[in-house]
Amino acid sequence: MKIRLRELSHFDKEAAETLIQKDHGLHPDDKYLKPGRIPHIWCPGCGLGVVLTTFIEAVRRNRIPIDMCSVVSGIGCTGRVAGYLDMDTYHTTHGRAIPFATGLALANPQMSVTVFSGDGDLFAIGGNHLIHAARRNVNLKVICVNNFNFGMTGGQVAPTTPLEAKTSTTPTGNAEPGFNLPYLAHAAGAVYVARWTTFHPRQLAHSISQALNKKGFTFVEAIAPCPTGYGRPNKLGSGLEEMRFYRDMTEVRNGADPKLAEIRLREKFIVGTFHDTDRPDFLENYDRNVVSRVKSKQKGKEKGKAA
Ligand SMILES: Cc1ncc(C[n+]2csc(CCOP(=O)(O)OP(=O)(O)O)c2C)c(N)n1
Ligand code: SF4
Repeated sequence: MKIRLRELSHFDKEAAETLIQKDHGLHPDDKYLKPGRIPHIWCPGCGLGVVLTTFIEAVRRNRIPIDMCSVVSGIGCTGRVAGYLDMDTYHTTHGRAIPFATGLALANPQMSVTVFSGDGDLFAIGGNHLIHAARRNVNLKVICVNNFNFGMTGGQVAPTTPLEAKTSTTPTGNAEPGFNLPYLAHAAGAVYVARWTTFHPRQLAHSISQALNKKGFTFVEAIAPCPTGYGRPNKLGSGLEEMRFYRDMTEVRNGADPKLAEIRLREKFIVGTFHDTDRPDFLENYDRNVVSRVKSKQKGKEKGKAA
């Protein structure tokens, strides 16, 4: 079987489909992807392909029509996910995926809006947006790929880099502790909080599927190997070896207090679905506290005029 997609110019979807049918047959995921964009830019061993596949699996399981599904990303290697998906996707500016997605979710509440971005994008430059969207309980599904560094720009330290871990900007070891993302998302108000690694693709697909099914702000952290930016300075080996490391260093603790989800360098950490609750989302609160009150005031005024 010959892979000839490399010869295609980007966005030549029709030609890509002809090639796929001729040389490969159709893969069940093809309708969710832009084949003309392949080959992707990700390094060998990168965990991003696994997370993308689990997202597609979750969309399929939930039978979300493609035209009701949108994905918003920021900048970074993770941000490229948006470009490979054949649905309404937006590759926004660095750190601004959440405000952009908030606009989409409020303008069309029927739409399933997923924010798919990196730990640097969502918790460094975009950190403020994330905590406020969680507090407001905007109906957004956030998938944060955590590879413990700024992958795309050369493996710099990120707010998730564990204390003592090496990166290109902390060659002797990071002097700051990293954020505990599930704890932060939970404290800010997320109604669903889970963490898995790419060694747990079934559990990850299940959590993303549950998150897509929920109303309100959901948060799924997907820990993924970045052999180029994080694996190399920390001597974690290839992408596969980094996955084995996560296999050995994780303990599944569904229902655990997210406070316990801290990650320290070369210490065991917990994965699982930590939090699943319901509370009124932003639009429900807005309708109840603003729209309906303004309407009843207007009605009162009209009655007064008529009398
Ligand atoms: C305003 C702004 N500042 C900085 C950058 C440079 N930049 C591009 S991607 C990136 C880091 C992305 O890291 P992360 O979100 O963790 O994604 P990864 O590449 O690791 O998947 C940075 C700092 C930018 N594009 N725009
Ligand atoms: S730099 Fe890291 S995150 Fe980016 S594609 Fe390479 S392995 Fe993946």
